[in-house]
Amino acid sequence: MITVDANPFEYCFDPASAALVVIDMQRDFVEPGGFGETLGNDVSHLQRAVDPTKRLLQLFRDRKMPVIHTRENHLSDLSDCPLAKRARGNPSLRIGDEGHMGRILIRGEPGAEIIPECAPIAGELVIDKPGKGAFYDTGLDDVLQKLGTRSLVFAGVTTEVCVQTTMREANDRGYECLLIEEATESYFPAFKEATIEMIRAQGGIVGWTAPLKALVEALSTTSE
Ligand code: C5J
Repeated sequence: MITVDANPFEYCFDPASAALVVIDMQRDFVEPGGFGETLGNDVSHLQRAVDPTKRLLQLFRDRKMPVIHTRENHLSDLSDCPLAKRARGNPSLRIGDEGHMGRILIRGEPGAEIIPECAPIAGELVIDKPGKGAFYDTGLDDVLQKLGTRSLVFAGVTTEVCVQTTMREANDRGYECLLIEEATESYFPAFKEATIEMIRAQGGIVGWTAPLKALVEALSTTSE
């Protein structure tokens, strides 16, 4: 077992039954000109998570530990996009409309792809999800059961939306969840801080959080 100096207390896991889940590091959320920006957000906040997520990916890849990426997207006919989601708010462009990087959040369009810095490599699983949570209407739970996964390390965007939703879904399904603090960001820094506190409040009601350094140090006790 590996012990990470985490909050609210130590996070213990067996690397043989752990996986990294990188949530929605997609061009439409992270890059200027994407969907996130058309919703009025300052995407520079999300870019702070890119380098730490790259380092976290390398940590898992060096140890041949499973890596799973998620992408929030929809079928081109929008049959998996509820009207309540598409119609929400008053954006200049909606899901499925033609944007600066192809049709917004449509599977296969350039904007829906993962940013090159965090792109999946051969052998890594990519889960396409129509909702905020990565367990809703996907085969993620089955995949994790087949891998024998018990512990999930999380990164990605945005902290309070798709990351938090997926962590709550995972927690309800019995997975032990650790969020790496620098490898997640929100368009709203205060929401990121609040989410980190919510996750680890009440004795880790959703899971644990830790700085990347704590995981690096813990894993340095194992061979690559
Ligand atoms: C959002 C996400 N913010 N990946 N998606 O709608 O958090």
